[in-house]
Amino acid sequence: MERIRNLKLKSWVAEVFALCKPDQVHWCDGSGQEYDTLCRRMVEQGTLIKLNPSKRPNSYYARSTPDDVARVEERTYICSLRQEDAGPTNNWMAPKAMKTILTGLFRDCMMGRTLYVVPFSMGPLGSPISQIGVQLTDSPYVAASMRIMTRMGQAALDVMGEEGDFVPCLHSVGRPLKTGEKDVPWPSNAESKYIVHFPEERAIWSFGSGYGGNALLGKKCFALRIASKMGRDEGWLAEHMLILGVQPPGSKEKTYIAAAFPSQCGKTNLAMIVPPESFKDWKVTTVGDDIAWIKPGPDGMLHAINPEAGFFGVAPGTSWASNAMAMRSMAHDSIFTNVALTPDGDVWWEGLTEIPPPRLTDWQGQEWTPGCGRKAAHPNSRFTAPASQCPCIDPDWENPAGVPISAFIFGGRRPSNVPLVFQAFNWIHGVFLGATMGSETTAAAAGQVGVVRRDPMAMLPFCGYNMGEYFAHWIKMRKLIKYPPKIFHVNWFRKDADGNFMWPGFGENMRVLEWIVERCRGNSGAYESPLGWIPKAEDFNLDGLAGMSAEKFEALQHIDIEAWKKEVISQDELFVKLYEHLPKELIFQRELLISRL
Ligand code: O2Y
Ligand code: MN
Repeated sequence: MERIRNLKLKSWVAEVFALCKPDQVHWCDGSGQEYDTLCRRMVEQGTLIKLNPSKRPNSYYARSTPDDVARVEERTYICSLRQEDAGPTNNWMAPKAMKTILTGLFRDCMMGRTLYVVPFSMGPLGSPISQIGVQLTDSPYVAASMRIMTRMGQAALDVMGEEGDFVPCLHSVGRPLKTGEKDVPWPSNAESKYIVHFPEERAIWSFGSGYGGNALLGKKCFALRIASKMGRDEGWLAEHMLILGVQPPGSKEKTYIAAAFPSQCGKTNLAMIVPPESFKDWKVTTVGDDIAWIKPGPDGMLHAINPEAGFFGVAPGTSWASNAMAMRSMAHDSIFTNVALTPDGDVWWEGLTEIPPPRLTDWQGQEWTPGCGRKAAHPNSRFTAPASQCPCIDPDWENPAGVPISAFIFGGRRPSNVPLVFQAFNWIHGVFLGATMGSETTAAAAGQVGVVRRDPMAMLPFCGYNMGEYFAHWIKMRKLIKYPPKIFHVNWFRKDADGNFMWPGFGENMRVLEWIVERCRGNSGAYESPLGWIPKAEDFNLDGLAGMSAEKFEALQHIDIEAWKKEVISQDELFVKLYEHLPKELIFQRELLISRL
């Protein structure tokens, strides 16, 4: 600890040490040797299983407890000084009252455990867009995962220096050990979980969970909830967006696009889209698959970085057919959580292969055979893989200046009403499209077919302040940029009257990207519709697309005026909820849409 020069860090670690009473402190340097030691100890302890090195070199497998498998939104709080600043879409408690509860929970909570000090940079080391955080955690699984998901260790401490600031992220699994007590493979606290953000103080406290977004605090807690508040105060955006680059054949220029989709809409797949045979000369590169930090650059454009260094992707449904790039990213040096284990020591999940292996061990450690009636992998099981291992990672993904963004895409799962693609008339109209976006529930949610859940900009669970103020911030951002990105809306999921998807999706989404890129470059046509600029069949590349005629494309793009009048009414619910802070510009946009309809 003597070698730690940052006084704020030194005294915070001492304070947490006194409160949580760990047996020892380990300052993470982020080295490969340290990672190997952490993993080896977790194997000895039963937290990790080492996968077969000839199948999955240097990779590990973890199983959580059944009560700790996903983000816990109902236990997630934004503790701003005033409730109004958290807004009606966030859980809130006064910071003082919450600190009293948390201090009680954290007291002695690390007894019998090691406290890991995990310094990390969100974003490329030293980039003016990046931020430094330090996570104090009693979970070696979290420390090892943070090495994949962030730039972690000594390099981050060096950026921080003696005086540099950082976001303190305190985490405990909430399961102290009595003297001589044997640890469990996945310690967590089944009774008490709190994921708490103090936006004014820029601090995070997380208790009771060791899983994903609850525990890897650089991700949703810092890079979205705290960073969205920083962005609002400082004039930038922290968004739930993938970032990709598209380079048409013969063009020297790459067009970068950032896109927001709610979960279950194929964000990681789009981020790593493999152009189909008909687009074989097009290049698509990935900058990020989940989060974008976006700042006005000196050239008048918005520039984006991916604050993360790894992918924490949903395993089920990921396969060589759906996402070959993700498969190659996780081929080695990865951690898998809550997937199934094959008899030869590799991983499996639903959708990985058409025919499941004859025998597996499932995510709860039970024997599993096809047709046994249970899922082998948990539906929210994950792979944690370094982004640097993605074969289509963009050469500029670590450029400290970020990449210039030409287009934003908002999208959702909308089986009816919403065309494949259209473009906002202008920035404020684009903000309105993002603010009203939503996804329809499918037959999987019993009794709820066709219900639209609004998830503005896919940020509903991740905005660290009042959502109405968030819309106002988006509107204000226009004043800070000379060349605003064009804004688009897409829907891959429209169905016909017989319930069949009208668009093939997957690699063919390249055609939509082509129209968007050429729109940004002033090369593709569109006509004015009540919803925005929309391509007709002649404006869109349908060459060689099996089963798609101009008529079918027109049906895919059809705007049913009566249905849209109902849509506008259904958009009202969230606007009413946010009314007190809703910018008047969005109310005007709604009026304009009604008058166009
Ligand atoms: O369930 C979790 O803890 C993970 S949530 C997650 C992980 C990666 C990317 N996105 C998400 C999300 O919920 O949007
Ligand atoms: Mn996400």
